[in-house]
Amino acid sequence: MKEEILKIRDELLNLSSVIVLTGAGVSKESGVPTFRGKDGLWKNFDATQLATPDAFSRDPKLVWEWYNWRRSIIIKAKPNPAHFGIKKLEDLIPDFLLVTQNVDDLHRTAGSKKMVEMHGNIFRTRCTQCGDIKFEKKVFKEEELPPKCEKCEGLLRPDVVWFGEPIPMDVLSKIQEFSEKANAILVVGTSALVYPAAYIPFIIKQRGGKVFEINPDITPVTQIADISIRGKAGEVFKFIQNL
Ligand code: BV8
Ligand code: ZN
Repeated sequence: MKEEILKIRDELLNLSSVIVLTGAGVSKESGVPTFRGKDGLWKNFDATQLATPDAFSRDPKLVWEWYNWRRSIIIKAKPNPAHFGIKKLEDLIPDFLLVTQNVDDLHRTAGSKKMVEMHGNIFRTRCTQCGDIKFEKKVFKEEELPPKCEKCEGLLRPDVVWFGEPIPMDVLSKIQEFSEKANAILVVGTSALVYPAAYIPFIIKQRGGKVFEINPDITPVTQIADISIRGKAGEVFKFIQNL
């Protein structure tokens, strides 16, 4: 495995334009549960019951209890060597874009700047009435749920992308524009089951770009990867850090 890690590092550092795509696995070693793993979030909840607009209109309090519970876990989490290692890649590679599916804000806490949050951010709320957007790293009190807008008393929602909702156009166009020129993608900690994020590695491959993957399990990306490492993101980046 060590030679493969070195090979990925050397290849990435010799390439001019690189995308990194991350999923919940990159935050696992920070103590944030993934979605579909054995101890995943979806084990007790069914995604369709909670991360959808009609779930929210049916029972905003239930959906907010779930997001507020996740906020209480994430607010205690710290970035791990994978978050810092990806920030380091941003510093070393001239043309770089991090596309994260995660809503946990850990990449930003680790210093990543050249990034887009494809599925939003759990600490941002959006008013369903006046559209007001607010970022606040807090956990609501039980009695505050579902929270109301300070400006218009409208119902607030988590500013995340639910199933059946489109990815914001500005985010999509940034990803499309970068995917046209990227000569490699590093896919870290995603089951690659959610679209359109899961398309990105295939687009890079189709254009003749290199595909690298870090994941303890195999995924649909594994079969198209030039190098796929069966490893934990934090451990792999820690190894690279200590070189
Ligand atoms: C849309 C909300 C259209 C925020 C989430 C084809 C094309 C387009 C859409 C679709 C399509 N087919 C189906 C769809 C619909 C749907 C979809 O993809 N469904 C899937 C289930 C089949 N897609 C959508 O609805 C998207 N919207 O396409 O809209 C449209 C257009 C115009 C007008 C109207 C509509 C919206 C998708 C976003 C959904 N929102 N979450 C939140 O609550 O978090 S998805 C949810 O899954 C999370 O956001 C998460 O980011 C995402 C992906 O999961 P992963 O991050 O991969 O996590 P997972 O647990 O699955 O895997 C963890 C991995 O880590 C594992 O592989 C594990 O092995 C690994 N791991 C574990 N430990 C470690 C590790 N790796 C490294 N180190 C470790 N230590
Ligand atoms: Zn409002």
